[in-house]
Amino acid sequence: MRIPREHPRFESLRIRELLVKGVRDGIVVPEGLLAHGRGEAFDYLIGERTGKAAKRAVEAAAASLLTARLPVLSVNGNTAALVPKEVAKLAFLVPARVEVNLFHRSVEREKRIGRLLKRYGVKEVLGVGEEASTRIPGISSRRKMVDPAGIGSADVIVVPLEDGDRAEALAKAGKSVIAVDLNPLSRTSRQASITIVDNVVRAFPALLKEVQRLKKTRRSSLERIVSRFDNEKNLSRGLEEMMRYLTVWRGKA
Ligand code: PTJ
Repeated sequence: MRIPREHPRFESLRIRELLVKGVRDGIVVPEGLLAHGRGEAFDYLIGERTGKAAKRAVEAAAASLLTARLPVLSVNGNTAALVPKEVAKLAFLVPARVEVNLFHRSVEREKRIGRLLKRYGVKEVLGVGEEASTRIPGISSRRKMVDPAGIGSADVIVVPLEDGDRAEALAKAGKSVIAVDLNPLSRTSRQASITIVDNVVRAFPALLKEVQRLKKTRRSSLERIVSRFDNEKNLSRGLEEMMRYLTVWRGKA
């Protein structure tokens, strides 16, 4: 479907079309459309923009990635369909490894996502098929199998559109989890070390910019940014922003 640029809901419709195309191309699972619907509802509640709390989380996430020993970007179907270019750029800039890790696992889809990411410039895509040979304890879904060269040995992992199960298990395994989730109340958001409550289509470009800005910053300053960040407090601030936004709407109604 061609969406006219002047349509008031252009961006929202563009994202939907990307996901529908992703389903047709075997990148996104139908469940990914449902997950997106849930995300969209929360996006409305935050005014479809990156708020102050999200910006603070983006700064901490960039600092965490830049001080990591082995940072990994975990990619699922929705992320691959929505921000493949940004995944490639971020992986190059940090630099970070890229691993496909799917909830609804199939080797065919892993390969398709791998090929897509490579077309956008990712040099190596981990976690495809037999490469995911290490098990993370405490995960019941098929997401438990990870690549020993990627998530298996990573200390910092970016997990967009996550299920709470894995975020918790990764945290228990001593890894620092950076979540991107529009739902500030989700288990993932609560379990992560740093949660960016924002749409992945805004969060990834923002993260890229922040990594660029902080790239030359002294390590000690970056470590201070990470250690001062309090995820629980930041989630509360985000919820307050959301409530203030809704109060303005109540005034207009
Ligand atoms: O590709 P797969 O097999 O790994 O499957 C991916 C999905 C997303 C289907 C799977 O991980 C899943 O079912 O996720 P959940 O449990 O529905 O959680 C998705 C979370 O992401 C929800 O909290 C949504 O609010 C949030 N979300 C959805 N779309 C976006 C989002 N967060 C940020 N940006 C979005 N565009």
